[in-house]
Amino acid sequence: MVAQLTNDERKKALKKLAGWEYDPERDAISRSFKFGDFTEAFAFMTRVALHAEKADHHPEWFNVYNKVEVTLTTHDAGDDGGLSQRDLDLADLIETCL
Ligand code: HBI
Repeated sequence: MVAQLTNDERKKALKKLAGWEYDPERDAISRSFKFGDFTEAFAFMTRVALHAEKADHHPEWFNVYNKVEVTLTTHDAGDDGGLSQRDLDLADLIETCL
């Protein structure tokens, strides 16, 4: 089991994660990215995938052509999944992949 972030921890962290939105129903954060074309979007996803695999923490994502929607939550957090430090770390890594 991974520790779920408290409300205070989440609010503090989200202030530093520009563009990321909180979904209270899922206790997840998400952000949409738009690229020039599919190749750029997929290259971004490839960079993220390599980081995610190394960290053993993986995004949920949806891609259509030049758009990528990323959702981060931790399946092993809380009773039913929720936001953890692992999601914040992955969000930081994703920002370095832009
Ligand atoms: N990715 N988002 C997310 N949440 C998890 O709990 C998770 C993961 N990737 C791998 C992983 N857990 C492993 O620790 C095992 O549960 C397979």
